Amino acid sequence: MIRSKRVWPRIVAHADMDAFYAAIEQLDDPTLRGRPVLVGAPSHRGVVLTASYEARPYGVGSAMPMARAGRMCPDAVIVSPRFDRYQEVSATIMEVFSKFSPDVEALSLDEAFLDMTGSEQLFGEPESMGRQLKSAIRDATGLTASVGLSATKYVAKVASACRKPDGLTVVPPEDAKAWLAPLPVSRLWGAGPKTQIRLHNLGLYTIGDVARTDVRVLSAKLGSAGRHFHTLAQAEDPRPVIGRRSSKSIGSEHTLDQDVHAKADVKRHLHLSAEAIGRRLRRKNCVAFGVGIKLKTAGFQIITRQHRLNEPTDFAEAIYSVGVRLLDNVDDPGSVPPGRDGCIRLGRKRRACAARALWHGAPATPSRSGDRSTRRALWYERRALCQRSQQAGRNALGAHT
Ligand code: DCP
Ligand code: MG
Repeated sequence: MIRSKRVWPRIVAHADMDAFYAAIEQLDDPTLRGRPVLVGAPSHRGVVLTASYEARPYGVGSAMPMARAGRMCPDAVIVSPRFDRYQEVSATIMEVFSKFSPDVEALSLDEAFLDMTGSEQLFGEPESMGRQLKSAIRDATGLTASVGLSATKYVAKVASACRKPDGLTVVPPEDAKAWLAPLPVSRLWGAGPKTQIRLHNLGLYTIGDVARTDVRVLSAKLGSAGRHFHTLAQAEDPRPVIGRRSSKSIGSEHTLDQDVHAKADVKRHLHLSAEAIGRRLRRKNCVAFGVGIKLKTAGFQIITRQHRLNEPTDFAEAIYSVGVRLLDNVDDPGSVPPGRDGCIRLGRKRRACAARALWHGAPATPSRSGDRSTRRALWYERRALCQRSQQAGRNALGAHT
């Protein structure tokens, strides 16, 4: 493993599950373990979606006609795909990824980029980040992943593929260009079979050959792709990891058994909601950027109010106090009899009271430059805090056993 001499400008991890569909089939059916497995429709017109690593030495792989693969690897067990199960495992993996970085860019069901810049305090040096990521995936799913870490998406992705299965490859930024140089041009992103032939016709076989070629020559021969390949060959790739930017919300709603007349009662329910939300935020290592309430009245009217927070939080009391202020600002919706000033009447057996909190990445977050690093720093700070309190809890439990 290569050790880095300098601080990395960015730390990008790429994680990709090994023989994803086939590995799940082997996990769920122990009789398939250690055997060549082809996942795909068993019909003669079907194609192989993936092959287990035991089948790959026979030359079979994704997109190959099943009939041909069956001839090349006659001992292979052909298994029909179970897409629901693959989706389920994918969701687990993405959940694991979300514990390692606030910016996770999923590329498919089984692979993602994670921007881990600034996470050294929590996970140590890049190699240790990779080891922890791999073991967290294994613990959560029983499956192996291969992980690459470098300072760019491109190099991280090439790195994750180079020691499959169960690989871990760390390429420090200062070594990245030399590390790429001996690799074939097929490893250049966007260089399909036709482009590879064109590169070969120019006498370019390795990424190092492309790096050494004048960018004007590459542009003249291959257009904008030529410039793109030249940039990649220098191990340059400024593209950021694009995490999910959509607003996520965590909510807690109660359907009440009885009408609630007094605002104090509504507040009690609001408090329960705020506590539940605070717990869930902390468990997900998220902070709320806003709080909202939703009330349903006896007249089936739905009233919502929201407020953007100056300081993001995961504390139940902070969420509750904003919820209470929002509630106090709700005029009586008119369904309560006179004399019960300030009451809100909530419909019997209706969802009645909710506090809703937005977590990181909410569109409400301003997009000024610098926000990304502030948001990321805050995320890792919270994550470390959460980890410490979990550890303290485990220690306390240990002390009592
Ligand atoms: N897949 C598919 N059709 C393809 C390629 C892949 O349906 N042409 C599915 C099956 C794979 C999954 O997507 O299991 C993930 O694709 P990968 O390219 O990551 O391949 P694997 O995870 O199977 O193997 P590897 O260890 O090479 O990543
Ligand atoms: Mg994979």
